[in-house]
Amino acid sequence: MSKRKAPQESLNEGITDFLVELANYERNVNRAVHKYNAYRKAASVISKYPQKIKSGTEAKKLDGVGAKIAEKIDEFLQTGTLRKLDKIRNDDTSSSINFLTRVTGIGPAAARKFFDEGVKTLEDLKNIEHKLNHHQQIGLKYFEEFEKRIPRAEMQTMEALILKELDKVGTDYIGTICGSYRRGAESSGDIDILLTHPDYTSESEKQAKLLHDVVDHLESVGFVTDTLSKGDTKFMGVCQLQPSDEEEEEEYLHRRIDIRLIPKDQYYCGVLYFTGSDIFNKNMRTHALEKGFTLNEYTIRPLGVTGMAGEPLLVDSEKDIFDYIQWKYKEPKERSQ
Ligand code: DCT
Ligand code: MG
Repeated sequence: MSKRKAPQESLNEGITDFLVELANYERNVNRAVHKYNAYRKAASVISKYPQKIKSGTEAKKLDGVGAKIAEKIDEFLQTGTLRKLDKIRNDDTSSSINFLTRVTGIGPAAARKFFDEGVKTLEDLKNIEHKLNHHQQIGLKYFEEFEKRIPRAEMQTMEALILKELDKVGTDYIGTICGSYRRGAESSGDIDILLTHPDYTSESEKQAKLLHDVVDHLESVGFVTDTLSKGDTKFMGVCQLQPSDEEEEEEYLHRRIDIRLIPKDQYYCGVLYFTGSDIFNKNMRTHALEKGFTLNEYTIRPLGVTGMAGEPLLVDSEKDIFDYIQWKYKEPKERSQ
């Protein structure tokens, strides 16, 4: 999961930018996930609005914009700023904690803990490097590089390399680069790869080797450079492209990469979930519930009259999932919300 979302480009950029900033503040500093979600949802619906918003009342007609957000929009439109945001930006605690959470491996709780110990800046973190866990140390090492988003052209080069190397490990593997890349984004925060293999289903034994073989191979060709964590089904790490001969001047940056191994029968629920966006997933889950199904990253199951979930339904494509809940199929490009 990437930490920095692409800025929302829309007619209402000023509004969506301040909503995203408030969202991050609620998540990182107050650990208020519901408020975070509410601001993100409002930002998302406003970014899709085809007109320049002229008042809070106008915005309030949109699903996901309530009275409090409408009030803030009015203040922003009338004064050009938001007192709440000015206060947050000038507050030492908020700005320090917000900053610390930009390091991968430092979540809101760890950021608060470090702050309470007097750690506020990158310099401070470097001074207490021995107190950081391995994940956080790597986050610190590549801090500047991980802040930069990955251009689509570089994502395409990495996709080609990964699929080519995957085929060398075993021709039966199926791999999909999900996340914002699959939705057609011009840039991505990280690389989210899902893998499956016909030998591996939710009924079969765990097959960690299927994942480890791929990771070991990507390491051996010099693509994977660091490991943040490595489990039986999920690898989190760092990768870097080597420049080709024509590009000898160019140095690629280190990028965050997550690789997940998913049982074949759960693969398409996984692909759907990890393609996102997170807002699209929430909306789709809500729609599924209305139709009497519960949907998550593993399965879709019918809900009985008592509200108990039944056995997982057979899924052989993403479209199967849309069909079950009687939703028109949406291409990944159409799944930003
Ligand atoms: N996801 C989700 N809910 C979350 C986090 C993630 O449904 N709270 C899903 C949807 C997207 C996918 O996981 C990958 O997550 P990210 O990498 O954070 O999102 P992204 O859309 O790929 O954006 P980015 O370009 O910033 O990586
Ligand atoms: Mg991503």
